[in-house]
Amino acid sequence: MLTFFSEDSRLRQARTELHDGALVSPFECPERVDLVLEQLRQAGFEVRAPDAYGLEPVCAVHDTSYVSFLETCWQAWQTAGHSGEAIPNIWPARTLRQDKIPHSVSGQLGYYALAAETSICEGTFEAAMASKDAALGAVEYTLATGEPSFGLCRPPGHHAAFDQFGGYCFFNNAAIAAQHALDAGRRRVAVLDVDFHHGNGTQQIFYARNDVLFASLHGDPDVTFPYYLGYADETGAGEGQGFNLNYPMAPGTSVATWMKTLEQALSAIKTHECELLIVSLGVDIFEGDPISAFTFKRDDFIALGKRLAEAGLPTTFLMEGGYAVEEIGVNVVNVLQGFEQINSRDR
Ligand code: OKP
Ligand code: ZN
Repeated sequence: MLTFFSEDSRLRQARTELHDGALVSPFECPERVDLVLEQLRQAGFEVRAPDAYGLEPVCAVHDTSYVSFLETCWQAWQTAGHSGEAIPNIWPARTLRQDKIPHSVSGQLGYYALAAETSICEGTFEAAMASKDAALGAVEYTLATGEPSFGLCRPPGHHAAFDQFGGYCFFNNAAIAAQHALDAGRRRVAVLDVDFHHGNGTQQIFYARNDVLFASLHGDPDVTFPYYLGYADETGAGEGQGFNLNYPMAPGTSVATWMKTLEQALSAIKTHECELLIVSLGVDIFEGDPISAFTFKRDDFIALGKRLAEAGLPTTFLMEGGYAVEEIGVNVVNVLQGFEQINSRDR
């Protein structure tokens, strides 16, 4: 399967993640792409550099002031004289004003952040640009040819909301790709999010719309990140009522239960007449993932890929989570190869 990847994805090399009350070396690191690229190469997949699409497709789903903040944050943080990486430590919490965007970079960090684990450092903006370019290259290829594609996006995107970063995400690659497909004339796009964590950003961006069906299988937010979104009763608003589907599952949920739940999501995707399937592909559902709690084994990813191919839609896979254990490359390629086995059989 043709893969799109930009080397500039490596430009973010953060030193710090706030984890368990300590600053640790980030789980979301450039080595992740090496593990995936190595397996793609072994599988004989072509890897292509995407075009540079600029900021227009980003601003189609994100707030322009938020985008400017991301572009200037690291410089402003350094100019303010801070020594570590930029990490928020105050938010417009429930008892404070929500309508002020402070001038200070420290105030802006809290305003534009939804979580504190994710630092902003040199190269973060450039890597986020590279990541969304991989998504756009992949989706454009699928739109032009009908063939499946894989955007090796890094950093990931599904936690990034209209004007907030967090959960390792800055630009919402899946949302940018979905909007791009709509702007190219597709009438409705499905975003299926199989990452262990709920795709709160994608949900928020499309919550009141019926041109994007968002369906997500994830760890129950009652006990896991992102905690404040992803419950089953969030079904969309206004015109978007019925176009948001959440399937939270308990930590430790079996693959059999997960696959049965996938049937519900795919059946909704079928009845809603979607013309393109974007898969937010987080392989952190793997049993060995260091920050997640589902139970997929290597071969289960093949079965997942096959089942997704049986949906019969033009499909673009976009990389989300899956952390630095050796198997993430194998797990990603297993999904893509499983997909291709069925996809080519049907031609
Ligand atoms: C990003 B993606 C571990 C706690 C979890 C953030 C998780 C972000 C996951 N330090 N904090 O959905 O894989
Ligand atoms: Zn995740």
